[in-house]
Amino acid sequence: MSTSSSAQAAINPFWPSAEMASTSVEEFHTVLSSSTRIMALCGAGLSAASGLETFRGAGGMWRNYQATALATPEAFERDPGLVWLFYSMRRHKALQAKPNMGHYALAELSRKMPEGFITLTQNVDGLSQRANHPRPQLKLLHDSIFDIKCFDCDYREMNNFDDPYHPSLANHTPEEVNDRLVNTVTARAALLDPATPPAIPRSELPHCPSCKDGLLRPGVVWFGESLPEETLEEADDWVNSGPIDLCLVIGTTATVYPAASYVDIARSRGARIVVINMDREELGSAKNLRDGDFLFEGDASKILPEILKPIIGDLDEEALRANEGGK
Ligand code: BV8
Ligand code: ZN
Repeated sequence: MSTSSSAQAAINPFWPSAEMASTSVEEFHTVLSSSTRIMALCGAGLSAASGLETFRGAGGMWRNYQATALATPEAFERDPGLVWLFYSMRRHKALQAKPNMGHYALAELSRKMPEGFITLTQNVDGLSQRANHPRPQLKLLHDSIFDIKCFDCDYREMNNFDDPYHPSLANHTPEEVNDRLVNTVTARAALLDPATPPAIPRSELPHCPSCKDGLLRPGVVWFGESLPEETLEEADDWVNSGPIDLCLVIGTTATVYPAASYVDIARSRGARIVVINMDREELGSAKNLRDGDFLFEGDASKILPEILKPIIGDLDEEALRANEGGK
């Protein structure tokens, strides 16, 4: 007999659920003002207000195709052209997009708390960087869609913003890519059926300038691949260097690991969990909210400037946009 979290909360007040969390901005401001160490875990919802689709959440891009099916080394081995078309489409959209006030609010909080704030992001879209988020306090858990690396050797190129990245990806309109992705992946067998003609002949795809044979691939972390060691070490050093007062869980379903595990890690270091999400239902590892936690339901680009105001003040959107960071 499954009972909804609110009913559970009604029955057993100690049952952790969204209902237990405060939604009061005033209360949050009081807690914020006495906080010295804050971390943020960000997901696709942070960039939603910039026009980038999320994965599985509301308006999720990958509702049509199996996200995990495309973001894996296996998919790249089977049809590298198809995977490249997918990432080329996302590179194009990310380059067209602009950071929103959510990105700028976190960047300003970093400047105001150089030792006391860190952002861990699952996003590969580069928007936090373009909002001039101080780099030492920004950890790219899944790297960047603008990095390119070799599938075979350890060749790596950072921050390549060519659009398209390679001529072979040029004459494929977003619509055509969309159709091919939907049709191909929904016909899952097709993706796994070597008989299906590759989206782009392997010979035409970008090859590694170092080992020559290897295919170049998007420099993101795919499912089944471990996260960048150095980045994890830096994140863990900060997390383990003292108690944590607040963990902001921003626009994420917190279901992909090890990124999602940072919510419990922060909790274990004394943090209150502060969820900022358009929809309170799918909160993954952040679903067990307790007394003392906070839940702000709505658009991160609106909520973050407001709840962080006691520290970051009023943001001057025009000035921030005029000074938008290099890619
Ligand atoms: C690994 C880069 C070692 C590529 C990505 C433990 C338990 C279970 C499974 C595992 C486990 N440990 C490892 C696994 C396997 C796997 C995993 O977690 N699988 C899941 C699916 C269960 N993890 C891995 O494979 C990781 N590697 O563990 O390596 C290893 C190696 C071998 C074997 C074992 C271990 C690597 C994972 C990284 C994969 N790469 N991205 C790319 O982007 O293409 S993950 C990708 O998906 C994103 O980066 C992100 O992490 C995730 C999407 O989640 P969200 O960002 O949260 O987006 P989503 O759409 O889901 O949610 C959006 C939210 O925003 C919603 O809640 C919505 O309501 C909200 N929202 C919408 N609009 C707004 C908003 N909120 C506020 N304002 C708005 N306007
Ligand atoms: Zn190579």
